[in-house]
Amino acid sequence: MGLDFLGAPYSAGLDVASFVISPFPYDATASYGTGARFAPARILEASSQLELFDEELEASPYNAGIHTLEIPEVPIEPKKARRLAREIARDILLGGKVPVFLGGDHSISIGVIEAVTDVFEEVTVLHLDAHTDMRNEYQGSPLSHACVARRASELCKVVQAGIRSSSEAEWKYLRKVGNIPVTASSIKRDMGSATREILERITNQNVYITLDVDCLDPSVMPATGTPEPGGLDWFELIHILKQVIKHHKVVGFDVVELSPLPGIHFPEFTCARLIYKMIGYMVVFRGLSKK
Ligand SMILES: [Mn+2]
Repeated sequence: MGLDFLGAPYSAGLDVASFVISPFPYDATASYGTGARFAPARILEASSQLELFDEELEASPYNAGIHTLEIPEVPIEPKKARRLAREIARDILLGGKVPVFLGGDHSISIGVIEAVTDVFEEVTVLHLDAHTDMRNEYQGSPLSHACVARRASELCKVVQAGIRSSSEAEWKYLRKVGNIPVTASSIKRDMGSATREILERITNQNVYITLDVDCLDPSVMPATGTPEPGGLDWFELIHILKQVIKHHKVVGFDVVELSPLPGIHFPEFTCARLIYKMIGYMVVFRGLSKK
């Protein structure tokens, strides 16, 4: 039996849906804490506890149509997994719908971003993360979760925010190409001006958001493989997302790197709420409704 975002009574058929939730249970490239492959099912289960009404937006975003795909069997081999993600994302985008990928570790975003740049010419990837993920390769693999932003930067413009951990080589590279991230500390110091900087640096019409849940502070999001202190709080993150979605055309997004913790269920609920918030902003600011 499949699991639907928000639960079966509130899910839409694929033909009429504006959003397609794509669970992608894969963590073969995670390096430290693993278990992200269990995240999609846990997020979908938690989503049945969400209120359908969003009090901030005074709307019930599910009315725009949210369809959830069956949880796929993902091959372990990184190239095959990437190809599968790319195919699924491409089909959704070519159908004129918004893909919402549930990771899985961050490597799943590579195939999705490839699909986005296959379908759209002018794309900026907004990468929200504690880590720069700009390594050319990691543990011998160019498809590691630690290389996601580097692979994306070979395809399109990448704007990074929430960053507070990087290797010297990655930072030197970012300095050289003139793409120093909007750090977590700059967001903490002045959220308004950091948000404006993010908006100004997104120069393309179409935006894809890849969101590693470790951009949030570990006090808000403890269930992740490589937690870093000093992260964003809930309102900082949704402020940035709201402004980006309001001012740019977000064509898809993913939420990755949740590793569920036994006995603690608020992190998966937080992910479900975050996803529904982002959907809500897109529904309201883009005027999306069922096809
Ligand atoms: Mn990270």
